[in-house]
Amino acid sequence: MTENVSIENLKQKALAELAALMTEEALEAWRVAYLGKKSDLNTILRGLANLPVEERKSVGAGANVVREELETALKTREHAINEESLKAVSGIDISLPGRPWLSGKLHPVTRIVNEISDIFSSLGFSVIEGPEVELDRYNFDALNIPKEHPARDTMQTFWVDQADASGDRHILLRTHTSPMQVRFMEKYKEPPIRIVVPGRVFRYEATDASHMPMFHQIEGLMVDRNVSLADLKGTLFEFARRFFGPDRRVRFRCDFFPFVEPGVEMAIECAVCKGAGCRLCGDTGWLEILGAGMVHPKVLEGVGIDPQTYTGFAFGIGVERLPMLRYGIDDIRLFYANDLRFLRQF
Ligand code: 2U9
Repeated sequence: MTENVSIENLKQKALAELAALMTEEALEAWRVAYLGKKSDLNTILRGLANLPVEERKSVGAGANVVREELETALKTREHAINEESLKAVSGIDISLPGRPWLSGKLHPVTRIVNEISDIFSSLGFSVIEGPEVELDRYNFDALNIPKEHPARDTMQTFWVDQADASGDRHILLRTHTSPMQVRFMEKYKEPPIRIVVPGRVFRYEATDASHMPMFHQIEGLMVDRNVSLADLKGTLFEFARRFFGPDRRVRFRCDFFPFVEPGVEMAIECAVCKGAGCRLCGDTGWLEILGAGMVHPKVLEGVGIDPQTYTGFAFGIGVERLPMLRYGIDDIRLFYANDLRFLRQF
């Protein structure tokens, strides 16, 4: 009983001293004093053999419990002193909760561009990019849109240079990605050619829910012997099947673009009304998703490819329209307002 009381006293004294210690050296001295070979606790434990059996059990158990308590208290104090000294030296409080690591992700339009590029790349098309600042020769003339052609009015242009002596300007922000296809044909000449060109394009237009002065296109071109409208349809059907799913019906209708002949427009069945007609599809049951056609012989001739030997098809997709249709977004401006509440949803 006396031994137990003195062990308890010993513990209280040791803990009180420990709480005031501030250095590693002081901790070591404390350890030697209270837990070392010559400590009172150790003396008690070593003297157990001389005690009567009943006392030996209770004193032994009590002393061991206290030893464990002192060892644990020592570790805790050691940890606290380390933290304190780190804070004092570095000014960093490592006990504060960590800051969450914000990881970025791709913009929804970039993700769609990548998704479309992947589909065409798996169909054998190479993905290439071109300059955003272009010459009117590549943006218009080479695409069968000469000066004064009315199609130039449908692609209001941001001109970059000053007018020359005859009042003409030649450097512009590309209004479509087609100039890169012209550059590619001009450089490589020898079909087969299978490329898609994604990128930003610019038009001098008022902004509204479906127009921005900058948007994205992905255009494709295939030129080889015996390429026909059937190849165009097969390729674009497969694209629509993979992008929109196998159940959506696809429709082709005639359209006009100066750089193709014949020209077509492709639409998919409206997902909301399944073709019955609703607000989204303007009661038609169809949503137009791209324009396409057989490359105009004049365009091939212009880059030195013989249109008697080779034919080709081309298509153009306005990229923003696709995520708008897929996610039900009704205003193109949301993509470019830099509002993270909107962007984080994708
Ligand atoms: C070359 C020859 C022909 C690309 C084509 C379209 C039809 C088309 C629009 C889709 C929505 C533009 O972004 S949009 O407003 N594009 O309808 N684009 S055929 O034809 C080419 C391209 C390059 C050398």
